[in-house]
Amino acid sequence: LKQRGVTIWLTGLSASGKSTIACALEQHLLHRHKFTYRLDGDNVRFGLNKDLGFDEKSRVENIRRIGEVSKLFADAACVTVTAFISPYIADRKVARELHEKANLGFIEVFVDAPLSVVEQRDPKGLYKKARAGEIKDFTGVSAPYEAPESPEIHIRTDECDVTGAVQKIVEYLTQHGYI
Ligand code: GGZ
Repeated sequence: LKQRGVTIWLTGLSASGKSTIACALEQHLLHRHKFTYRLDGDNVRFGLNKDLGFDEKSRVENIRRIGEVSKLFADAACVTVTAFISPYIADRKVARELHEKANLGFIEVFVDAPLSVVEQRDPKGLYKKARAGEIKDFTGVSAPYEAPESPEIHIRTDECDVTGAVQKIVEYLTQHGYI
């Protein structure tokens, strides 16, 4: 396998488009016969991390474990795509350093949409519930989101469609020799 291991770390608010982009990117890479795996809430929060909630301590632990797991996948020469809010700069930095120490690629992708836009989308009605106080510690409403200061890739999902987002990431991967 000639492929270099790399983690593509998507970060952004709930309903910003992380999962949609991660799925489309995974499909694109699979069609090109790349060794790819996607980590998201569905296969991590219901399994490995089912003991964790959404208070600050749990989120730190959630991201710590995902950082370690994604590093293992990258070490196996996988193009790993993670899709978690990962609200804290410090935790994303820990995940980055884990990769960089092991000489593995780490690409931070800010999946950026203004709160007003994601709140308008509200596909699962979670923002509405958070505003009503039915969900506590909800990111963007009653819990913080620390936007990346210098992500490798910045995608405005209110201005760019899924295909455009995938294209942007694929271009980066190609230019840097990951695929
Ligand atoms: C944020 C929450 C919360 C709270 C449940 N805050 O849009 P979704 O529904 O499908 O994705 C969100 C997901 C966030 O989990 P992460 O593991 O990505 O979060 S973190 O990285 O911060 O640990 C949302 C749902 O879980 N959800 N409660 N209080 N999102």
